[in-house]
This record gives sequence, structure tokens and C-alpha cells, in this order.
Amino acid sequence: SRAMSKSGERTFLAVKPDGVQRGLVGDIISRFEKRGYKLVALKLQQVSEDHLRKHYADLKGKPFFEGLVKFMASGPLVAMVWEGLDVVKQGRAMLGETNPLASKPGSIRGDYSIDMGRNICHGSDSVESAKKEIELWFDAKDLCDYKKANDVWVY
Ligand code: RTP
Repeated sequence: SRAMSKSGERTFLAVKPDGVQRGLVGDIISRFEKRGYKLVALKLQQVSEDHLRKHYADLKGKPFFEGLVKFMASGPLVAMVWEGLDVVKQGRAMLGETNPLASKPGSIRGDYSIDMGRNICHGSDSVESAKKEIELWFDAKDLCDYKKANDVWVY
């Protein structure tokens, strides 16, 4: 089926340092598990500003760039790869809008955040940027290729 053939799509998600500090890691993982997505990679890590400048290269020159990089390097974050049908787009919908003010209740940002600079999570905005981000954050050997009940009960 179309669903089965597109079920290998992957996205990069991160629980930002504010989400870790506020104890939201389990909730965010749980939302993606319950939706039917498959966890492919996961690590808790405090990363360098240099690494974050690469991750946010497209935003270089924005007035908030330096503050964003410093904030993201200020404590451990949880980097993850999730897999499943339309996971890039669905993941963005589950996160909510960049600005919490525009995020509907029911989304992660809409339920837990009020300030754009403390919006808890990151998700890739396209399949292409997901590929780049997964490569930047993970070694290929750390991406787990395995079967899950999803493959039978979700698709
Ligand atoms: P993210 O990359 O974190 O998923 O966020 P996004 O795609 O929704 O938004 P993006 O435009 O890529 O911005 C990255 C992060 O920078 C902070 N930001 N602050 N005007 C501002 O003060 C401003 N704009 C963006 C947000 O934390 C945003 O998530």
C-alpha cells in the first residue's frame, strides 16, 4: 500500500534544554509513540555552540541567532530520530507553531509553552532538512533498523 511504502520516512526531533529542565522528555516521547511512530535513535547530550551553528546554519544573520545557539548549548538536550508515514509534517503539527501564541492547545508548544525563545522542542521542517539533520546529529550505526508491532497494527 502507499502507507507501507512511505512508512520509512524519518525526522529529527530534539527536546530543547528547557524541555529537559521542565521534565517534559517522557511526555514528548510518549506522544510520538502513541501516535504510532517508531523510535529509531535517541541520545541525551550537551552539544557545543559550534555544532549548533551548523544545525542552525540557515538562520545565520538573524538577530536571535546568537541567543538561540547559546540557549541550545546551555544544558543537555534529547536528540531523536522518529520514523513513519508523513512523520516530518505530522511531527511539525504535533510540535505546534514556532510562536507558542499561534500554537493550538493539544500541540506540545500549545500545551506547555508561552515564549518563542523557550518553545521546548525542535522538529525538521522538510524531508531534505531531516536527512541533513539526522546526518549531523547521528552516526549511521546509531540508527536502529528494526521491526515493530507498528508494522502490523498501524499500517
Ligand atoms: P525549530 O527549528 O526549533 O524547530 O523551530 P522552527 O523551525 O519552528 O523555527 P525557526 O525559524 O527554525 O527558528 C528556530 C528557533 O529559533 C527561535 N526563534 N526565535 N524572533 C525570534 O525571537 C525567534 N524566531 C525563532 C525559536 O526557538 C525557534 O524554534
